[in-house]
This record gives sequence, structure tokens and C-alpha cells, in this order.
Amino acid sequence: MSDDGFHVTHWAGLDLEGPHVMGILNVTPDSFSDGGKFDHIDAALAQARRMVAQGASIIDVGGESTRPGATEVSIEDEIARVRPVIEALSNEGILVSIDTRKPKVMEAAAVAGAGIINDVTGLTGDPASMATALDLNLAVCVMHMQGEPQTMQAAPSYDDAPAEVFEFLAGQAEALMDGGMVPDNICLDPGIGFGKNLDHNLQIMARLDELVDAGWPVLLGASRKSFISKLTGAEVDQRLGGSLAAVMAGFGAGVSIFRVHDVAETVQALAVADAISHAL
Ligand code: 8Y4
Repeated sequence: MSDDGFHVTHWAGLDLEGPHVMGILNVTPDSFSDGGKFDHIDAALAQARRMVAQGASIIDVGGESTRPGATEVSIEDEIARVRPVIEALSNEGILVSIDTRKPKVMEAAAVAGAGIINDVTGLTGDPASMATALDLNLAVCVMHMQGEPQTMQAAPSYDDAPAEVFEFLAGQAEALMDGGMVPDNICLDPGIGFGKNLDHNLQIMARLDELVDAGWPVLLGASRKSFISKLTGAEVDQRLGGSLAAVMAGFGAGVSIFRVHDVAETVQALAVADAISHAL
């Protein structure tokens, strides 16, 4: 390691000696037209259990779509969607992250048993987010986003995208530490596709080693994202190859956690890459 020696070895109770996979579980009306109803909860639970059986260490439960054009979700609706899923999974001993920008949803998710807050605004989306995360004292994934979900892809602009993204993330980690959070609860994520054009995304992924060298655990979410289509033209359900290539690039740079749709394939790719890395 080419740094001063600061290096977090655990996050949210996970040993980061080897890579981990976070499986994506959407409980939005995009995927379930009537979020909160029994058969939809059952389908979500079945999908989550399948991903755990395939080797996922974390299930990321999201009840609010950040897609441009997605309809706003009220706090009450978002909680109604995610709470039963979080309760059931955490009762089964499954580590759950709550994908939300709303402090009230963070609190409800914590009560329901979530172990991780995954906030795509990096705790800047609501004035109360930072204080809520510190108060709940759960593990957090701090993600970088430029702008707002509705408009962030209109004109993303940076002088040096990796430098600016990594600087923001280090600052949020510092703020969490200043607020009393322990290092083992902090993970950083450059936010692929969130207010970034193709060049920005590629530069960030090419320089992930710089973020890893800061010592914090790093999470990468590149699964099926549109940069793959910009490079290959592949439709969203045909992006496994590109998604695995991004995972492999991140693994080589020292990324610890990978947020993906295709858990079995990603776990297999990481098992091979990890074994190769240990054969040296
Ligand atoms: C197909 C499917 C194409 C999904 C695009 C997408 C991240 C995240 C999202 C991420 C963390 C997404 C909630 C966007 N991305 N959380 N969340 N990191 N920590 N788009 O990169 O998956 S949602």
C-alpha cells in the first residue's frame, strides 16, 4: 500500500480481506406496481433470499427511484414499501442496507433492522441527513452525486472529475469522524452515472486506486449502467459483460464492495480474481 498506513479492514461487520457483493433489491412501483402488497413483498423477499444464496453479503433495499422522470415518493409510502422487507430480511440474519435520501426513512429502516444507510446524496440531500446518520450510528455508504437526480445528466461538469469526487467523499468521511462515527462504519462510493458523462465515469473508474489509497472502504455501483450502453450499444438487460468488466477493474484497484444485479455471476468472477490475486 502506497499510503501512510490508514486502512479500514472492516465495514458494517464485514471482513474486507476479500471482496463483497451487495445485491440490488428494488421495491419501487417501477418494479412492483402496488408496493406494499403481500405478493409484492413475497416476491421481493424471494429475490433477496436468492441473492443471499448466491453469495451476496448485503441486500440493498430501495423504495424510491432516482431515475430521471420517476415520480416523487412520499415519506410514508417509501417507509410502507421498505419496512416489511427490511424487517423480514433482518429477522433472517441478512445484512440490509437502506437506499434512501430521507432522514425519516433512515430512522424507520434502522428500527426495522437495517444495518447500513446507503445515501446517493452522500448525506447532503436533506439538512438533517448527516445528524440523523450520526445519531443512528449505523454503517453508512457515502456516495457522490453532482446535481439532482432529475437534472444531473443534463450538463455534468468538472475540471478533474476523479479529484473532485474523491475530495468530496474524503470531506464527508471527515465530517462523520468529527461527529463521532467510528471509521469501521464509513464507506465511500464515487457514484457512477450520478451527474457524470461517459468520460467522467471512465476517468473515475480508471483512478479508483487513488480513492482506495485514502484508506476508506470503497463501494462501486456500475451494474447495467448506461456507460456500458454508450460504449457498446447494449440494452439494459444485455449488460452483464460490461458490468463484470467494471467489477474486475474495481477489484484490481482494491474496491471492497460491489453493488450489482447479477449476484451469482459477480460472485463467481470475484472468486476467480481473488484466487488469482492470492497466488502471487
Ligand atoms: C440499470 C439498472 C441501469 C439500474 C441503471 C441503474 C448506486 C446506488 C444506485 C451506486 C450506491 C442504478 C441506489 C442507480 N446506484 N447506491 N444506488 N452506489 N451506493 N441505475 O452506484 O442502479 S441507483
